Amino acid sequence: MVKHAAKIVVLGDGAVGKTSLVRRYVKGRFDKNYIATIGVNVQNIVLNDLDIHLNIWDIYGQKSIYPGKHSSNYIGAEGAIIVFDITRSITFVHVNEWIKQLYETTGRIPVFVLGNKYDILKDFEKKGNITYTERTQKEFHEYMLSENYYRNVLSEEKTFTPVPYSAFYKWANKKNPFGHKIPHLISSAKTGANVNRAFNTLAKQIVYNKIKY
Ligand SMILES: Nc1nc2c(ncn2[C@@H]2O[C@H](COP(=O)(O)OP(=O)(O)OP(=O)(O)O)[C@@H](O)[C@H]2O)c(=O)[nH]1
Ligand SMILES: [Mg+2]
Repeated sequence: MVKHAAKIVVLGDGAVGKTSLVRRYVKGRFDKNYIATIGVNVQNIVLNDLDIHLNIWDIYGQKSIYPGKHSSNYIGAEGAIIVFDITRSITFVHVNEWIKQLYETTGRIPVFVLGNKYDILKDFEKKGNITYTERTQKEFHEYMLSENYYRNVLSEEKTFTPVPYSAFYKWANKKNPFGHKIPHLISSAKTGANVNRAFNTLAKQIVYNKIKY
């Protein structure tokens, strides 16, 4: 028996990779097919070294499924992973809204923000031998369409503009509406990069908060 238990929620726009990140973390697998989450999918994992049982609530992101009805799922959460897709900057813009909505229910709890699908940008850079700067946005968009990424994924928001790491970094280091630094990483559910690190860091912070008093 482990000593602690905590609920964490995983939030962010539709198709950013929430379910894929949880699957990678809990089961160590990746699936390239997209099935939008309807409602909530709960997964459990026991971290013996941290003495905690995590109850991970993977929440739907598509606005068309119960518009604006997320808040009830946040009750009791002690930590959150907020995900955006670094190939679609609109999903990064929305991160502020996700955090604001979360804090309205939970108060300020530990959060960890992931810029997911890093592998796609890496492939793009490798193939084109260029970095994803402003000047390559059109090229990037065309690349995404030609590679057939998101063939069946998105009905809306089919514009691909990558989020520069510098913008993410600045935002996380206080240039955000919350006035504090936000733990963050770039990740890939496909390769597994930084997935364990993000969830484990959040879990550690939660345990720390529990034993602090
Ligand atoms: N290349 C790549 N594809 C990814 C990654 N993460 C997720 N995907 C793909 O993106 C699509 C959406 O992933 P999901 O994990 O279902 O997204 P979600 O955020 O749970 O979506 P909703 O449940 O609708 O909110 C799927 O086709 C995944 O295979 C990643 O890191 N790299
Ligand atoms: Mg999902």
